[in-house]
Amino acid sequence: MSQKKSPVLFITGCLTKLGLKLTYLVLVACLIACAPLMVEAQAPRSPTPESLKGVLGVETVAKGLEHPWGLAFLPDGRMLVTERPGRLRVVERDGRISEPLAGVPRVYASGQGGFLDVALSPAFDKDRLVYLSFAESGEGGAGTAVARGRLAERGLENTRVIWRQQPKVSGSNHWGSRIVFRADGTLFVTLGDRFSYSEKAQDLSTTLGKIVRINPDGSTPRDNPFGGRAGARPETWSYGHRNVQAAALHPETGQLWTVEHGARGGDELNHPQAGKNYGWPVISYGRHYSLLPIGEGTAKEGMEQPVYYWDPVIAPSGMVFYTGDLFAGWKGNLLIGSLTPGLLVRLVMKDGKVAQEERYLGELGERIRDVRQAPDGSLYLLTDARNGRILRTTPAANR
Ligand SMILES: [Ca+2]
Repeated sequence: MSQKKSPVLFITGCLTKLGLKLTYLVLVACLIACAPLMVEAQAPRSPTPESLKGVLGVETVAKGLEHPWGLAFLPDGRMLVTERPGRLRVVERDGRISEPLAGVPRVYASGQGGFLDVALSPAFDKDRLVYLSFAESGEGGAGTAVARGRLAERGLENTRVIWRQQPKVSGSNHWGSRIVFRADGTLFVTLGDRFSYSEKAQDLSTTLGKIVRINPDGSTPRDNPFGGRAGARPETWSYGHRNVQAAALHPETGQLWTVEHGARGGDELNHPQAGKNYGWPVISYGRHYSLLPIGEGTAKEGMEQPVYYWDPVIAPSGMVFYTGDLFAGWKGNLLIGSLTPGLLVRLVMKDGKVAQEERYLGELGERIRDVRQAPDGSLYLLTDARNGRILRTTPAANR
């Protein structure tokens, strides 16, 4: 049944809407004006350099992958690649793509969720174990999980889930997740705050917004920082993270380095250390998408500053420390994928700080999801698209 509004009601309604809008704008203006009163820190900010042309040569190794997310090189030079909707494939060196492998876990393919990273056991030559991170549904909603299985001719065998984020919650965003093995055989799993649960990043009784460190069978190492603390999850390594989709070990120190997605203007480079708090959502550079300030400003006692931050953001996913010889002078540099605007970002590191940033491949207009160093020292990239590709980059021939 439809009702005709009287002109008086209509005008009153319009004025109320206008009033609410004005109130919101005044509120935003006040908060922006008050922002300088908050505690401010001065972490180094990216100078947002232009993308350089002609530095890299690019060729397509494979195409037709649906939202490829993670890539791992097998010892024979072939690749394992995850596709976010829930498939794991072998890609031959010449780019031929296998049928989806059998024996993989069932994923929750929604929003940013599905298959995420893939990593080989450090003892892969002997145990043939493959580790996968993925979004898993279950009681309460969904959460990030890690499974492992033995790679055989047609797929994975004896696959089982070894670790689950707690608790499962509703929503399809902010799952993390990269898997990185440490030299001691334990593995780091980087996670997200599950988007609508950002305050849980500070709650040690959950593994939302954390980086965890687990044994290869999913159990908890005895020397984790919160092992003995009542009410804290013992697998937590560091906390206060928003959404960490890039992680790598420093080739010399063995230390974990990560890049995480911030809100508008708050992407961060960190080297997460045992037991430390990386601030989200209490402190952050950048602002909420609504332009409102986040939490309490950019600094607080007991919370770590990022090594470097990006404003505007790069939407980081996938990173490596370069250890090869093919790119002369790049040893020890960080290479990071950017989904938006879509780049390969290079950070020259000196004494644990960023000395210089360069950007490449902006002209491709591709979302870069993962970056891996190939055995020959070239860099392999995954493009995040329905018809996603594996790109191989080398130094440009004319340089
Ligand atoms: Ca932070």
